[in-house]
Amino acid sequence: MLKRPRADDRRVRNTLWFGGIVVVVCSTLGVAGQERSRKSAPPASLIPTADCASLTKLTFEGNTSIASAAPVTGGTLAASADQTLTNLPSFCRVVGVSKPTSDSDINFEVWLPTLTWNGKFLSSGEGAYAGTMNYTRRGLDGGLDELVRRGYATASTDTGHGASDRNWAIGHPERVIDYAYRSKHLVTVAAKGLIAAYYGNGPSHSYLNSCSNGGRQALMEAQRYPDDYDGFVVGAPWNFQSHSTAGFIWDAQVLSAPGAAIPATKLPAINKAVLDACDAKDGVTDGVIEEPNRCTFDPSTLLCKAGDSDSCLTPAQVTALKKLYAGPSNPRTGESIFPGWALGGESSWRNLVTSAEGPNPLGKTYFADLVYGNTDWDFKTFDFDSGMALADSKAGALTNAVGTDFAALKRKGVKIIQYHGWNDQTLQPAYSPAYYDRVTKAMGGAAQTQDFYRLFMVPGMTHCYSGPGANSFGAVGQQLVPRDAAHDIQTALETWVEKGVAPDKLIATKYTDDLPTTRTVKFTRPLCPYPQVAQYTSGDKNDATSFVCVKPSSGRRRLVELEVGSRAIRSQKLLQPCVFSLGLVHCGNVRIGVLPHCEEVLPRAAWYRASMSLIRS
Ligand SMILES: [Ca+2]
Repeated sequence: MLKRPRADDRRVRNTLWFGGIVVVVCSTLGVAGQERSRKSAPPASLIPTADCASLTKLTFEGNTSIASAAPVTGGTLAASADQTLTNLPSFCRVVGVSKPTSDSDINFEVWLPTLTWNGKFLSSGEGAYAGTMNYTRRGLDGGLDELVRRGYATASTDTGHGASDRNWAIGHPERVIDYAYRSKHLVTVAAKGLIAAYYGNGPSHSYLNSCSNGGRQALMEAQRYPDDYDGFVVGAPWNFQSHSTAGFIWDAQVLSAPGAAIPATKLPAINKAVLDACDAKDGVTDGVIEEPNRCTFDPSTLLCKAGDSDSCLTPAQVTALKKLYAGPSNPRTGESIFPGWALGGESSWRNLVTSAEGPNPLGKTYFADLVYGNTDWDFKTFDFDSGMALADSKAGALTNAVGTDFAALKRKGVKIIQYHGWNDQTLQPAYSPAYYDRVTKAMGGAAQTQDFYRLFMVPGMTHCYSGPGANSFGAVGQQLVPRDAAHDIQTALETWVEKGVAPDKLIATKYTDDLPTTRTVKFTRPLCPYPQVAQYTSGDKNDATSFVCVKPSSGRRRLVELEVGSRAIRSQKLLQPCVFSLGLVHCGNVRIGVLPHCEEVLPRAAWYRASMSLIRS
């Protein structure tokens, strides 16, 4: 009797192969069998050829062994004390450990779909200082549960230490290396080996899609191990750890200065003032600033005029706010160490302003543990000149992934899609375009970069997900979206890698709230490949089709004329270089008007006061 293959691994053991025809000697349908009965039979190459339990015999690079391998059936898995995963397909759950050094203890899991494999490996990533498996995002995107539901073979690692181990780094230089880059590589090697052993052939393609520290892991893999993956989704990468964390120390020093602490109760007023200054300038008043790096807002406008209140700032707070936006700089040279926080995201700064009581745990751990090896280290003593040199040489050399030469990767056909929310309150978002600019320069220009590496800035999205902007597009922690190349960044990456079709834009979705159960779409917006930005054209402002991706004209400096109503006004003298961007005219730091409705925005005299050259798009 010829039957389709079963899901149950016990029965897969009984599978015999005759000239490519699968013969199974049993009849009882299990849960996965029911899964299978609803679909046509997968190609033989996607069906296990080995017993799940037999994978325990395997060993891999880095003194890697397999502790257990067992089928998970029935759709449910109690992955940890507080994480019971449901609605799972049947899969082979492999638990392994790598001990590349005597002090290493890298735990990992690899999940292999039994009869629903799509032929690909998609690794999750691990946020912050890791320490736990990325089992689930609780109904949202990017956990092992959702990845295996989608048919991928997938993997996660604690990167070599447990989250409860507060002293994993001090006195453990090898564990720092495991966290920095070694664990992800070793798990990747093991996962690909397990896939090959289980299915009889390796993955057709391997991908890594993650955010934050996971974004750092992706760029680290791309730079240190270019053979590991075919494509990366790099979210809000923490790839310049030594400088990003210096920013956290900067914030703590700034806000702990006498009188400088900014109460969270003042954040709404700050955010409102910023939005009043810049929200509408992108053509849509929606609480989101399309280009925060072009927003000109002076915190001094919030200075209290008659007594302190939540609607204004004291002089010391104004000074502090300016420094938060500016980011850390070297006190000796004045050189910027890292960007500050972007304009428009202040509503999400509740944790950030608690830096007045000391740096956030990410910054404290980095400098106290990884740089100084001293849990009593006092952030107030940090010197942004000599301290940075030590941070870069000691910890940064391991944890940073800021290389700019991707030539070998590009030759292999590997693609990278990076994204970063402009309202990011955890990792300073302006670093993503700054880094991308550096890569672009090193790779010989925009065309030579965009053919393998694209960056999509996400207006109004906070760290990795959430925020008032359109914030779901298939990345970790986001609400689930349609799995097509337009809406899902992972599918877009695969389409680029496997079919050669690059993403000219992505459509991000904002649901009415950020809960996983909410499926009501509030609005959609295009995300544009940097340096392009979305510009409203006409029609429904809640519909992505009402926007187009345009290239800002920054740097184009030309003398032209602007028609105000029917009257052409010509400047007599160019006092400042002016640029046209997004329907706005910028002269120096002055944002002057909106085309083609400038009459409605500013009285004519304002144009003359600006002594500007008049510009037509
Ligand atoms: Ca806006």
